[in-house]
Amino acid sequence: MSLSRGAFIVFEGLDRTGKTSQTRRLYNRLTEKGIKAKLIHFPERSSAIGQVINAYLTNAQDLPDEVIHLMFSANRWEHINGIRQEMLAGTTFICDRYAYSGAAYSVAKGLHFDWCCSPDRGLIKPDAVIYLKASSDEAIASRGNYGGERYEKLEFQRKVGVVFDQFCEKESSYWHQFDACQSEENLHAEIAAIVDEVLKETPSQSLAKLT
Ligand code: 2DT
Repeated sequence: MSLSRGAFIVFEGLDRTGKTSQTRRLYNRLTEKGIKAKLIHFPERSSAIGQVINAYLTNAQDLPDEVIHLMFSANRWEHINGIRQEMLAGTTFICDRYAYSGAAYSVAKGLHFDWCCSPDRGLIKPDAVIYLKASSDEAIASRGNYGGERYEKLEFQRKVGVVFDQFCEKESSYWHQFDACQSEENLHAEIAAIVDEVLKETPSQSLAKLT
């Protein structure tokens, strides 16, 4: 009997929409149910490429927009074979940000959408994208000031949000939008219900690639 593959569940959304807490909650829920799961987060800052990305995000280093875009993509490529192997051996991955963040943040700076998507083509296509969207900027702002990293400014975040919305509309077969302003508990329950459905389907489906 062949082993069922794990799922690839991606969380996307603007800063401070609760992605990190929700990915943890989902991870805890799956592991409590005996499902083999791993949490990952892009950018993965520990590799050599990840350290350059970290220096850029913390304003310690400047790079042309195109260069940092390609580094973010390279950071996914350097981890994808390991992820694929583990998925095929049955591990479900919960991934905090992925290629959609890559495109959204770079398009918000003015880079061309197709150019931005191109380096990520061939990466694993998620089984589901959990899109956390704030129904009001104010609710998110009330969670406290943005931090000091490069992109944490409201006007820029709004531009990024427009690109996420476009993905959500265009890729509606596997994007699921949730109101990030509801209680953490409710949000978790809504996400868990969708993920349960996704996990029923994935073992029988082969891995697809981003196109
Ligand atoms: P975190 O706060 O989640 O660590 O993200 N970003 C992320 C990009 O511009 N391109 C990408 O490909 C990815 C994955 C989003 C740090 C910032 O990096 C941005 C916020």
